[in-house]
Amino acid sequence: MVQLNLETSMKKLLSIQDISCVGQCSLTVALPIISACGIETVVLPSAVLSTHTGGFKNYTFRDLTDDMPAIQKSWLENNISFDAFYTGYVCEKQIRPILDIMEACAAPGALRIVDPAMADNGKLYPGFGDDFPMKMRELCVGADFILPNLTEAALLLGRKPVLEGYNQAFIEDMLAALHDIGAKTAILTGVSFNKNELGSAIYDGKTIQYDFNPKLDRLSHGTGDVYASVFAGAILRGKSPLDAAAIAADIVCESIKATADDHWYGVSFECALPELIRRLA
Ligand code: PXL
Repeated sequence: MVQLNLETSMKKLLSIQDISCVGQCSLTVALPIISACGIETVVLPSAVLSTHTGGFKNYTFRDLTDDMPAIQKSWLENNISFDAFYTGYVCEKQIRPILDIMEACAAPGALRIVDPAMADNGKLYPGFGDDFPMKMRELCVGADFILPNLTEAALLLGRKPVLEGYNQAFIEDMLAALHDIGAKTAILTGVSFNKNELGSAIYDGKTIQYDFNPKLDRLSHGTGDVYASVFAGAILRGKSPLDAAAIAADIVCESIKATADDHWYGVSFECALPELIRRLA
């Protein structure tokens, strides 16, 4: 049997993003994946939706922003703090309360991992206004890691998304600009310089590193959330950013391959959890 080898006391991460009841995204991905990494995973649902917004009709949306200050107060009164924060899909008015929680409830040296989940394939998700990316920048300032895809990176920088036909100089200029926002390390996902490979580019202000996998011929919902969750779990288990990115990409690929052809709204990451546990054992 594979067992997680947790040499030190278990780390505690707080993930702040929505619960889409159906959709295999955001918290319903982060909670099982980061827990499987051997990290205590605390969740703060920023909203509850009946489904995600990427293709279902008539989704419900219950905004939970107003609960955030009282939750923060309760945690402070109970001396609760976190070794890491991981934020995903959030809306504009949640950014200030989230920054407050990250300041108030941080254990010494706590990490901030920000996935600016707001766009893909050149477009903002439904419901976000054109000025939202500039608000999302505020969460990225001071983050230890930001994990935008190509579309999110362009929008964070006030640029037009370019999804193909770019070269290495273009990607490296984008990484430098992302780092200049004030994030310590930028991980740009969805990078491809040829038709066979897809990967990520990592820049910590000094070195640029790349990780590539064979390109799979399928676009899937929720892969960014699987990637960011595995990355967060692997970083907290002491992996380097490059190793964490490589494990995250491998788990995304395995999740996509395990997904039935007619399963359109998410990926079957559940099938990849045993491999994730093996990779971190
Ligand atoms: O996977 C990102 C995501 C998270 N949460 C909600 C979404 C999406 C993407 O569409 O709609 C509600």
